[in-house]
Amino acid sequence: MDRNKALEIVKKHLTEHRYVHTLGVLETSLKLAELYGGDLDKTETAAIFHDYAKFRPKDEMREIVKNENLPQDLLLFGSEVLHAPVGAFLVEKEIGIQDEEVLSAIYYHTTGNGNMNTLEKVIFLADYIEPNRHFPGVEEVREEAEKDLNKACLMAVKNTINFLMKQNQKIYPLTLETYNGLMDETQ
Ligand code: DGI
Ligand code: FE
Ligand code: FE
Ligand code: FE
Repeated sequence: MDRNKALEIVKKHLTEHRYVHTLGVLETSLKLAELYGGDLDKTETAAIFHDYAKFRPKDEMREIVKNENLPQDLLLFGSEVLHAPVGAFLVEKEIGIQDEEVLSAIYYHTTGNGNMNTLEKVIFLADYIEPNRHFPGVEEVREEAEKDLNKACLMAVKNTINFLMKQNQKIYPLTLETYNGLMDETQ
């Protein structure tokens, strides 16, 4: 899809702040894809639509999980885990995106998974380090992202797990699988 057309569509679904974040993810993910040999067209589409469902009402996202055969355990965790898999479902249904690699990168952008491909890693990491992100530890991950994609993703998921534990939040099993998979990949 044409970049400006895609941005015009997604802008309607996001707040200004989240749209600026999306532009940051787009810029950062394209840099990472160039550095690590990813498909630039797929990266662009996945980045633009990665947070497509971020502002859907929680009830609507839960209904989609129930009715569309998404993993039912998503309902047992913080609502933030819903927007990625629900987003992948909705961009296929509403936008007509059918590329399985793009849909998978959107699906796994919040949690990752235990055996991520390059596009999934690029979107997962760009979401974490894009220039508008300011949480503690992000600068170290940005520096590592220029050297080693796997190590940088591992740093990001470690920070996320630490953050969730400090906030007394449950950790979705895929997030732990991401940690374990990246531990193996960085040995
Ligand atoms: O949508 P963004 O804010 O751009 O970023 P994101 O899709 O990575 O979502 C971040 C949020 O997701 C943040 O509030 C932490 C939460 N999150 C990430 N992994 C898990 C999680 N929440 C729970 N409960 N469990 C997880 O494993
Ligand atoms: Fe997100
Ligand atoms: Fe993230
Ligand atoms: Fe995001």
